[in-house]
Amino acid sequence: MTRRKPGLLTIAAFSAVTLSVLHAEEPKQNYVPVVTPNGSTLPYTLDNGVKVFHLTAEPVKREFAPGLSVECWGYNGQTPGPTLEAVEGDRVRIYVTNKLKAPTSVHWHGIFLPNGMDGVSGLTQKPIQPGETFKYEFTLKQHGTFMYHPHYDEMTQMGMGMEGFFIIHPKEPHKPEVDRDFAIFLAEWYIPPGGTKPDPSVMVDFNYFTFNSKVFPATAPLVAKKGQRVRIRLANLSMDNHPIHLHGFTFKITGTTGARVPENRQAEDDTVDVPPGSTRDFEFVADEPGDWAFHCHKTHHTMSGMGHGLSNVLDVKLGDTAKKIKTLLPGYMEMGGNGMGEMMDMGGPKNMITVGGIQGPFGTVDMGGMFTIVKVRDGIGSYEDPGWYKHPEGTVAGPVSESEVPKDPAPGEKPAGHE
Ligand SMILES: [Cu+2]
Repeated sequence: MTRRKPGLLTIAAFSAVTLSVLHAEEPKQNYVPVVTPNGSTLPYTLDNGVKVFHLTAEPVKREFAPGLSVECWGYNGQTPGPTLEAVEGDRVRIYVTNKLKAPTSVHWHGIFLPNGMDGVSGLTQKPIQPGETFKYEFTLKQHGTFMYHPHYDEMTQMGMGMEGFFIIHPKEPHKPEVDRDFAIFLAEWYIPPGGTKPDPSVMVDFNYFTFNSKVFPATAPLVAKKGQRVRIRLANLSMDNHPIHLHGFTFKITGTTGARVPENRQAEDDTVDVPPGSTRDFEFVADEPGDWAFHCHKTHHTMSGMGHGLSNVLDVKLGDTAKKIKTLLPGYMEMGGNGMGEMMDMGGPKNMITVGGIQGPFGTVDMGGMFTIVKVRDGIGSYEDPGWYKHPEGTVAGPVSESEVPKDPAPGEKPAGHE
């Protein structure tokens, strides 16, 4: 077994044990390792310069948030599966062991490879039967943000959580180089109230929306130091597009599943739409400290435990209607007469979390689902969650006395400054 270091001609022989330790400790990679919040990166070993990975398809239990434990399918105990990271030009060998009760296969989404390595059951390979291990091997000819997922009973297996990132770094990092690099998989689920298994046959009415199979407030914050250049990679294999919005900054969309976007075509925006079957990368400079919301802008996708098909009761006096319905439909939750923002403390059925909500520094943050916080800080020594942002005095919106409120112009009166 040998380890070829980028830019070095020396080839040294090590035992497998030494190698794995070396890999774990070796900081001299030519790239900033990707952080998969609430997830992990798959370690590899080296065999004559080939990066060797091992994925195990299996049932996994995933706590979407405290109070909601879900029986999913995934890889190596996780959904999304661990992130695979390699460099353009690398040869990779990936063993896939099937510990599911159903056959499966793995498709390397977006990656150039020989047809027989493409992982489409029936078309380019036999399905991997329960108990079998298949070997995939190919050389990476491009760089970017790619995915892996089954191509056997696709609706069920992806709907149960089988998906993961396959990130290929360029031989030389793009300039300017990023300091932080995050990867977030977008997914949506229907988990029957009180149930523990996602229903993959559902096509429209999902009730949980996740970043890396977590709903806010269980989604890990993305922590950066003030002034750092941050890349966020998003991937989507769900049934819907997700317009993902970042507060406080504009970013440049620097990558799609296809390729790196040339610099003169990198659109500037603060929302990036991620269609099903694709990935998007964007980069920005985190030059303004604070707790910046980062979420899907489909408002239903920042909710958890939603019931659909209910009447809109905004501004309606509800009385004890909900109580009456609950005798017929246990677990029914009405939309409040003032919307749903006040429902956070209401109880619900077992293994179900409702709407969302967490006590923030100013009260309840009434969002769940596809929501997390980009925490930008000055002078932090680590990337541990730094807690809530402490706003400098005089920089937080707040109530004023009535006398301070400017008078609105009377109807027909010309606003000041207009002739
Ligand atoms: Cu969404």
